[in-house]
Amino acid sequence: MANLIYVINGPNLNLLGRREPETYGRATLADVEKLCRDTAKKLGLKIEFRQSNKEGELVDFIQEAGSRKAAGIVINPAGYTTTSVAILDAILGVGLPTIEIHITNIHARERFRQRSRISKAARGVICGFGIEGYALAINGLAGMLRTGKSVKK
Ligand code: CA2
Repeated sequence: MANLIYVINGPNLNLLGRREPETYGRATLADVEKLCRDTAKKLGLKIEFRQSNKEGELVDFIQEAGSRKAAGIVINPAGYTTTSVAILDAILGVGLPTIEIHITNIHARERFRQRSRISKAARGVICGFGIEGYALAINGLAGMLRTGKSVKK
């Protein structure tokens, strides 16, 4: 579906707004979903919004985006960012334009958070803007889709 964007959220993001507000803010995942839907609507896009605590299920979501011929993916791989070859391979496998997003500035945090396995497959990476980063990611992806362009590595 040419105007469909998958927004995929990794482990523990279901806790947003309920734990560690000093790090992740007070907005809940439902707030993030609303922000994504509102942003997409303005751009004439539709959102499939998903979250899972299981790595394999995240892989399934990515493959589903591929088989439904979605226009692109916005993904916050959360705790799987630094480890998941399976998520990296799934993104490479479906070949859809993908934006990696993190709520926090992972480069200003612990060293172990700073090296993403996923970035290699991402067209763009956004971090440190809080949940607004999801809106930035959708807008950025829409721009890439419109122009057919992104700065290729
Ligand atoms: O900044 C981000 O978006 C992260 O992807 C969030 C992950 C973390 O492992 C990454 O290094 C950076 C953690 C998501 C857990 O979210 C929680 C939210 C509220 C309370 C507890 C965890």
